Amino acid sequence: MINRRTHLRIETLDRRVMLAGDVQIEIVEDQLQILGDSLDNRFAIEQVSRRVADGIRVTPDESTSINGSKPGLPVIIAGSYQNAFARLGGGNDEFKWNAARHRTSTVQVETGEGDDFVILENLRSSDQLQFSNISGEDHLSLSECRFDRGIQAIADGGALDVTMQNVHALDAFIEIDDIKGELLRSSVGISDTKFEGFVRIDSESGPLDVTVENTRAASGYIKIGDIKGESSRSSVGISDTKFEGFVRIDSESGPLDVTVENTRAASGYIKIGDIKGESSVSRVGVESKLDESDNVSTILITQSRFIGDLQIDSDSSTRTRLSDLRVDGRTNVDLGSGNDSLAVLDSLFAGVAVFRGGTDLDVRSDSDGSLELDVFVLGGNRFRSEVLIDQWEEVIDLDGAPVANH
Ligand SMILES: [Ca+2]
Ligand SMILES: [Ca+2]
Ligand SMILES: [Ca+2]
Repeated sequence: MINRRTHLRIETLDRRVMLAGDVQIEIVEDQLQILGDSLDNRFAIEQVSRRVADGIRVTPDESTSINGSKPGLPVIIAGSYQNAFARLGGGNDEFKWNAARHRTSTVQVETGEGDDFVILENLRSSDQLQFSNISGEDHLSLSECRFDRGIQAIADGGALDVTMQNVHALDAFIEIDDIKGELLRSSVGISDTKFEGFVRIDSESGPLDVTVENTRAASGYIKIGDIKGESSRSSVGISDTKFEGFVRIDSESGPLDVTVENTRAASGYIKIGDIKGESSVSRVGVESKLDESDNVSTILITQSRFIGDLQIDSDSSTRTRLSDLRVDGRTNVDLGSGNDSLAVLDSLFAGVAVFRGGTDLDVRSDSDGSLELDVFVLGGNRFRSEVLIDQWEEVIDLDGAPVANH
């Protein structure tokens, strides 16, 4: 998650020292108010002591002053507060807040223009975190935080990298809205986190990379909307995670690489829409085309279980590999148009399982061509399970298939 942007910031640091930005910070009634200016503001705040009324210590870097004092000079602001808001203004700001588990209510952060870094640690909020970016490539990092009423992070006109580690929240809504002009890549990395409700990640703009690890949520919905202009690859990786309800991954753009590993959900739905520009790809030589084309999406699901249904729909070329998978409900894999490949290994489908290659050239194989379709149905299952791969008009009647010991 630490990427090229970090390096860029270091390179440009020297130039920023010349401009001393100022931040106005005060505690008014029960509100901590932080107002940056249009320059770069780089500062950290922390509780002075365990006594809330002792207030906060603000430590700026040498390019930033607090309340008009000497740049680089730490300042203590006394008073207790419940709500907090920070408006960082223009410039490339860096705001780090270690709240030492001090309980707050609403926390609002507006980063403004520029490429901004916001790092929140040990925050305990009985309300919601509201984060917004209007332009630039921002980074929001949350660790050891709790938000009783959830997290809302909106980038309306900029990109956003979000990392959450060891966070507990009612729910999370991360939305990257339409970015005009250039395609900016956003990312969301969630680990060791618990959402009582949903986690929803929505990019209506540039490509998106999502990783979810060792996390629990009532439901998950990751959506990559229609991205104008050139096609750009997105990715979703989910591992060691449990969804009480559904997990849905939806791309109207593409291509998309999906991996789901050691994960459990009530139901799963993966949908990959039509990828523009694909029609120019030659359909000659299926195997090599599947390996070499930039437009092929991949769906890899392994060591996972869906208590209910699993549905996969793709309207573009997709390489799908399901292994060590168990689906208790109905399985419907519809690879649609595009040149697809399908591998199903050591998996158990307790309900009806239907696999369709759709139109164009499809292979029932892994990329190395060595695949065996290996499908089990539960003994005594009253459904008739079947595997349909349209390209070959092949129907495998599994009534007599072996009973798996999953
Ligand atoms: Ca600023
Ligand atoms: Ca800013
Ligand atoms: Ca910004």
